[in-house]
Amino acid sequence: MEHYLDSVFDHVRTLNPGEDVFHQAVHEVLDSLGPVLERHPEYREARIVERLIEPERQVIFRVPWVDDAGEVQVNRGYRIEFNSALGPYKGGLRFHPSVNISIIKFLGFEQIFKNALTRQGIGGGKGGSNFDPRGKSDAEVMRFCQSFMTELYRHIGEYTDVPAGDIGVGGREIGYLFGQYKRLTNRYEAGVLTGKGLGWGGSLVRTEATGYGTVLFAESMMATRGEAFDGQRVAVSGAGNVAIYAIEKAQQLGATVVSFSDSSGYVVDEDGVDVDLLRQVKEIERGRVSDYVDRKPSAELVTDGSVWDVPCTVALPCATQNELDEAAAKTLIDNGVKVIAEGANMPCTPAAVELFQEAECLFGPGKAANAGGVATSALEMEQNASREQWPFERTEDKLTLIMKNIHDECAETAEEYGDPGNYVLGANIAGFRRVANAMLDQGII
Ligand code: NDP
Ligand code: 2IT
Repeated sequence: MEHYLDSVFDHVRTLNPGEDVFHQAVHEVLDSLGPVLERHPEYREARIVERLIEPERQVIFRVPWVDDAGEVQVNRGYRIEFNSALGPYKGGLRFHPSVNISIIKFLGFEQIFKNALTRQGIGGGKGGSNFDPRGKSDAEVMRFCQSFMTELYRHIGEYTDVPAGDIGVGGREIGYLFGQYKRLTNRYEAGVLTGKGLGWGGSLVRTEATGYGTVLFAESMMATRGEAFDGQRVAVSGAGNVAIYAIEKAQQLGATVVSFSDSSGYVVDEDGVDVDLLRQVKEIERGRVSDYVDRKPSAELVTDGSVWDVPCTVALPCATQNELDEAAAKTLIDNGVKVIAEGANMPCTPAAVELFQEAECLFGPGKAANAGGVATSALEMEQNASREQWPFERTEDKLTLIMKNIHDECAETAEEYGDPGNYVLGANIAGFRRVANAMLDQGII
């Protein structure tokens, strides 16, 4: 990295001590920006990068609630309103015991560029809590969500900040959060949250969008080499919202998906994953991946090693950050992987990404490859604003076009900056430019 960007990065580290994944996400973007700053001295003069790395607002709050045994529990809530140059802050809420300020800031920072790539007029934000929904009753989840919203409601709004789901936050949680927002404000402000139920303001395709979009992005990358999903052997990690619909779309396109995972281990199913069974086990029963193996004779549960030990030609990491490291990348390459698309946010470590690029794999970074989720959230906002509900096909067609445009813009930008096929560079520069230009126009704020 050139000296100026190095010094900005040092500043980020000094100002945000111990926030490792936030540092990692910032470094990954700054690493791409040298050439664009050289071409645009006005960005540097206006201190765009220094302003971008500082969230516009950070809200941290106490979330007290009472569990089913009558015991008082206390969690910590976060909402990081990172950048609103392009529109209201937009991004998910994560409920997971690992959540801390560093994770929420990394996710919020990524979201700025991802949302810019969609071209839909949405800024970047993220929130969540260290609350662990696993093993909690519906009533406990409801009481937690109500307490969380009792603070969050004063910071969000259709034109201010629009949360959605992420790890541990799906349709059930969005329902409880929306109910409490409506009660506190006495407003049916449908556009304040996305991922809503289909009967009360939700959009068709939002549930499927992130996984579908990731596969569509990979499909566009493969088309540049005259390849397609048909006949590919695909390994997927995770067994949540993103993983399930990535599996479904890859199989619709003719691939065989042979794996998925959760934090208890990974499953290999050489006959191809039965996505309806997986959905039944994970979405409806809220079970573990072992429940799938119990009902599918061709499937095997592995509780040591890594899901990336499974040989494949296409790898779709759809679980969590830094789940695919250098050793896993090496194994995948040795086993013949050709395409990697990040369904999760920052699942591949920097060393893994470097190896994939050296091996000339097609590598789609999360901020481009998983943008279909937030893009469909913006379509949900559009439907809420016009009080319409579009049919599945119309919404899916829009998602398909958005993913194709994101792919093409990343590819063209990489080429413009002299590194064809480098989707990391393309995504970072294309996203950055759109935000930087808006910030320039809007003055020093
Ligand atoms: P879900 O909560 O539906 O599923 C998460 C899956 O990942 C589960 O199988 C979970 O296993 C596994 N997982 C989570 N944390 C860990 C961990 N620390 N170690 C091992 N496994 C883990 O979340 P989503 O599918 O919505 O999100 C998955 C990824 O996709 C995240 O990175 C998220 O930020 C990203 N993403 C999500 C979007 C969305 O629209 N939902 C949009 C764009 C990106 P277990 O149940 O055992 O914890
Ligand atoms: O990481 C992400 O893009 C999401 N979790 C989806 C955010 C959204 O607002 O739909």
